[in-house]
Amino acid sequence: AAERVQHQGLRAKIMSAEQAAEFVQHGMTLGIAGFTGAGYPKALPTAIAERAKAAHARGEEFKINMITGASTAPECDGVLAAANAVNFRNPFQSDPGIRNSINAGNIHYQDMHLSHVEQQIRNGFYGDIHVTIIEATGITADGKIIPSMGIGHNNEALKAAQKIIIEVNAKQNPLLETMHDVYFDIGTPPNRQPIPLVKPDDRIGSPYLECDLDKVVAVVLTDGFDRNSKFADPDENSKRIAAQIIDFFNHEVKAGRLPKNLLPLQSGVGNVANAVLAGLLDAPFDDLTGYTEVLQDGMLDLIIAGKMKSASATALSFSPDALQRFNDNIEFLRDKIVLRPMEITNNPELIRRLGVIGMNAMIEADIYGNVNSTHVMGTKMMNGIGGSGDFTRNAFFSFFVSPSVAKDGAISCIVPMVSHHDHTEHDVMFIVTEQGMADLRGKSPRQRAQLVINNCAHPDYRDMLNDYYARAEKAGGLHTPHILAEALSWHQRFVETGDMRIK
Ligand code: 0RQ
Repeated sequence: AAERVQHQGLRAKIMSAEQAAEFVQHGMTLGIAGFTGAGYPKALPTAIAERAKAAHARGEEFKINMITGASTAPECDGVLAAANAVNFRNPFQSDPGIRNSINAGNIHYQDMHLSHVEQQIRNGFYGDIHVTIIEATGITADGKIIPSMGIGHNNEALKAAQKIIIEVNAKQNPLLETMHDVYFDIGTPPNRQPIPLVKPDDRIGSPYLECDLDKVVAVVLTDGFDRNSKFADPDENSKRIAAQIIDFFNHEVKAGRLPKNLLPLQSGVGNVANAVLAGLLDAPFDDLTGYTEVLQDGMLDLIIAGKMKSASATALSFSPDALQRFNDNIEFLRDKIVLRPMEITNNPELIRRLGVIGMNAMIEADIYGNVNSTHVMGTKMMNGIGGSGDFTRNAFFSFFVSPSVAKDGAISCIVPMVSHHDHTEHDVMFIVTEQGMADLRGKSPRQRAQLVINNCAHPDYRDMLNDYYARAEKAGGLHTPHILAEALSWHQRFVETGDMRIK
């Protein structure tokens, strides 16, 4: 694999992960690559975790602060959490180990809009970035870095770093070279210029990441797959949700309010979001485009099937089967997929300009259209807001999808008041469950409540919601009627009895 490091000076810096981990000390802030299980370092996290364990065994403190692109994997987030080696973590995670440590109060977690990460690194909001650790497919003779399956925040994490460690992963397909588009000229206010991207597949930058080569202290050779989580096959609920969204698109195209190839599609993480894209395979739309942060199996299959002509993303996050399809078809896919820094992919200016259709999954929505994407029962972190806020607020259409109930019906995903607010009533346009869709555009809170309860709630909870709403209308202000002492009682009942239904 050393031949993937063409630059002679960097080749001389090849060393083991254990040696490279010596550059990492207690208390440091690390920029760690990785975005939804793609492009994260495969070897350094374990080596850092071992250093932490050894330090703890000696009775010394060893914890780092880690800023990633988004979620990583068991061999990154997982091993560091297991070694109790993380003090602070942002901006998004989905690893059970990290999640449990966050919810146990052992890790300080900042859940944030992904579009903010790079500009906040650039402007020093996190203080010094002591070491940045990224993964690459290779390094060219002139020291340019060929990114791997995700770019995430690498561009800015490399620029801000005091020291840099590059893992070069021989498992990453060499044909990934030229699939990336790294835009360097975003600038700092008050001197920022418009970002010159006007179509989802425009290329406005360089296919390579660049850094100050003098800062590179180590190059580590690896040979490991990305996380490659498997998706559940779309179930009946997901198919019903997908069918309603597709019906709506059909209707809008017929009415002349949407182009025949729709508008650029964004799809969030998770099984339901992936199922919506799977539903588009059989829908009567061609020449689709994607503008999304994470490109999963569903979108890949649309491109391979010839239904989607191009897609822009910041990472490729595939199941093992989809990875195989990607590698088998990479010659065909190379000019159709473009991978960008998350600051560009999630950029509000671009999402608004392109008129993206945002489709994200949620934990729960309330009767007025506020959405909680992140917290279970208001207190426990699931994953994080990720890019859902960047897209929802700036989208042409913003959808939130979820089954109407969770945990075998013990939880209603439509509640009187959300137990945590991620997306406000001002941003959310459509709520879709397997029961139906609520089109909240141009409606007052009271008009919305009728639609959300009667179209989206599960029949087991509809009467309870109508009863709450009817009493709320007699309780106080009539703009957004609530009975404050009761608004979160459904959650409290679940915490106490394991069921939101009244026994
Ligand atoms: O838990 O696995 O223990 O059974 O949540 O739920 O229905 O499988 O849905 O996989 O689509 O994930 C919102 C978490 C949905 C995800 C969320 C429980 C449910 C199950 C998963 P189990 P499903 P999905 C782009 C945009 C935020 C980030 C985002 C997410 C588990 O989509 O993290 O959108 N989104 N990023 O049982 C308690 C409820 C529940 C509930 C579901 N009301 N209360 N538990 N669950 N509803 C990508 C990036 O930004 C990088």
